[in-house]
Amino acid sequence: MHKKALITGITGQDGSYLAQFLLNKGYKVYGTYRRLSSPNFWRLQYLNIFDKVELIPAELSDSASLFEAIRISSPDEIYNLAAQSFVGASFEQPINTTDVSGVATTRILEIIRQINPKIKFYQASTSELYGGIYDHKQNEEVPFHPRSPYAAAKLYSYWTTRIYRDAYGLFAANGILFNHESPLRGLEFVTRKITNAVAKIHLGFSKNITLGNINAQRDWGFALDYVESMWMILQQDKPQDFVIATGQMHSIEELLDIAFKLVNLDYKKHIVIDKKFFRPLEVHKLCGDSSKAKKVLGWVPKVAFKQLVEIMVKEDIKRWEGWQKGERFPWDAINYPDERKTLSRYISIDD
Ligand code: NAP
Ligand code: F7E
Repeated sequence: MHKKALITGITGQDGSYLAQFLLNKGYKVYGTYRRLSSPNFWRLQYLNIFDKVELIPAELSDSASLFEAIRISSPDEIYNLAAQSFVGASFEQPINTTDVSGVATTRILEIIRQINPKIKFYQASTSELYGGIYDHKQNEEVPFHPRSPYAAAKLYSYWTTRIYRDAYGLFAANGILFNHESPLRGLEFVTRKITNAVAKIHLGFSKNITLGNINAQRDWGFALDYVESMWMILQQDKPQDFVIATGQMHSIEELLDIAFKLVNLDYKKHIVIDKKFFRPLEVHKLCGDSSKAKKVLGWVPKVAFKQLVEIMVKEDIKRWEGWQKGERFPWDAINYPDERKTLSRYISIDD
């Protein structure tokens, strides 16, 4: 019997890589997507797995749709990756972020508790929980200090996951993941914003990049390495929380330097700083200590920072060169789904 997994947010960076990873492990993979005016399946198409996953419409603020997704898929494991995940936007939409990145986690846990407490639950927690204080590398024992509506919502999700584990004995675990990036990263995040700009400047489509606080420092890893840890966390005998990180911290200036040097340019000649991209509260430094994950899960990151930047710059250059030749960008894929592709209360898996 194939194991069944339900991924909320299968259309995002991590959701699509995790779907690919679980398909390779022999899982039957279900994923939730939300109704948008234009469909957003390009990452699944880019990885050639669109036809291999089952798609169920669900919206995090709508308990009924989450219930249907869990009922229809009847999963062994749920990976709760869906969220409003952009820290900057959480200052603009604090209430929505609180609801979908916070309260929705309790919606899902409550459905699990009521309909099948054997389902294992993974919560996408984040290094943003540590926020404002940096004394040393952050492990599972370091106190949290959220600095954005996003981080506060995720702190709520972190705790509700622990509460449902302790109160009801659910297998519910947090992966506290530090920043992880890839060519599938959204263009608004600083890594992709930079690698995409480098490609455009290199090919003559643009002259500059406009950024905010380039002194911020992060612990950046490769998303494909990180989705493996999510699966590992759910394969343990007992539910536990884990920090997942590379343990290496770099500034945005270092990222700029490496990315521009790959195309023989000096970033200082192409950068504009604009207050618009500064946040009302900044998280200055994050760097994780994932010794527990190494010891208990056997997880170690495989791709180092410089290699990650190179992978992303090369892929963005390839996409822009393709576009010059008349090819589509991956996100412009023709992807309007055949209605029969999606599962809902009207079209069930048994039909
Ligand atoms: P992402 O690319 O932004 O994907 C987020 C997913 O959530 C997308 O599928 C999105 O759907 C879906 N979503 C957003 N709002 C929704 C709503 N109201 N109802 C239903 N679905 C909704 O994020 P990611 O980088 O893959 O991250 C995955 C998870 O890990 C997130 O929870 C994030 O907060 C967390 N996290 C990320 C990092 C990181 O560095 N990447 C680190 C730590 C934790 P659409 O495609 O329709 O927008
Ligand atoms: O910002 C600074 C910005 O938006 C990184 C999410 O996946 O990781 C991500 O959150 C840093 C910040 O990621 C620009 O002020 C400067 O200090 O790429 P980011 P993030 O905020 O670290 C965590 C772990 C998550 O959980 C989140 O879901 O870069 N920065 N100038 C800028 N950032 C952006 N986006 N754009 C700029 O122009």
